Amino acid sequence: MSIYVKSEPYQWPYNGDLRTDNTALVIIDMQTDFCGKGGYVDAMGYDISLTRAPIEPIKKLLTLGRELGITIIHTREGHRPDLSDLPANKRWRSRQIGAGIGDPGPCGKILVRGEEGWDIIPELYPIAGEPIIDKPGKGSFCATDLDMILRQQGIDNLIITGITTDVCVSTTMREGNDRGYECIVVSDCCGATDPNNHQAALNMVKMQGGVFGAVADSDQIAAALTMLPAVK
Ligand code: C5J
Repeated sequence: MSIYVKSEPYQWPYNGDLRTDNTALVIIDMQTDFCGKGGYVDAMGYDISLTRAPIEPIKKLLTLGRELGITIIHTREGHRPDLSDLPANKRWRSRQIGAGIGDPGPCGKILVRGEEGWDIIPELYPIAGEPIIDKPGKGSFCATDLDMILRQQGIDNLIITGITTDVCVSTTMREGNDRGYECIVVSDCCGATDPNNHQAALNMVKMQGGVFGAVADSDQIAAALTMLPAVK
């Protein structure tokens, strides 16, 4: 039986092959540094209510995904404590806006692995068995074992959520799409530091018949997922 999400610009997945064992929920960078007080985004002067907005909708899909037993993947952007994987230009740019990566802040060294601000927020914290992908860049496939993990699990479909829509979410969706994964981004489960960029990043997905995949909201995703039998 084919199951689709009511999404734009096409019903997703393209082939109707939505199953609990071939679909992963990917939650990108829901870290204090991106949505918590005193973190990186806050230090840059952006409004963290925009990056906190997806917390509750993600929690809803996370709970459903756990009940169904689908693969759940969490990612964290961050660098080694010795900063050996931090490109000099990335550090330089962050310092231009007053939030130098690797520099001390209220939540510890900004975007450094092991620091308080770098970790995933308690509301969405992974449970045992849910892989966490630690990535030095914006895309979740670059310099990580994400592709290896997904292929070993037989995953074809990626339900993509997290922050920020225009940076790490968008980059991951593009990388996943280029690797042949069938991707959907969940509009209310993402957020950006600028609402116009959030909307633009979603619009870009829908060009050319769905150039990177499709877009739906969390209710539309949940409606399709609840038609699936739970994994034993
Ligand atoms: C950014 C991210 N925006 N997680 N990172 O620098 O999107």
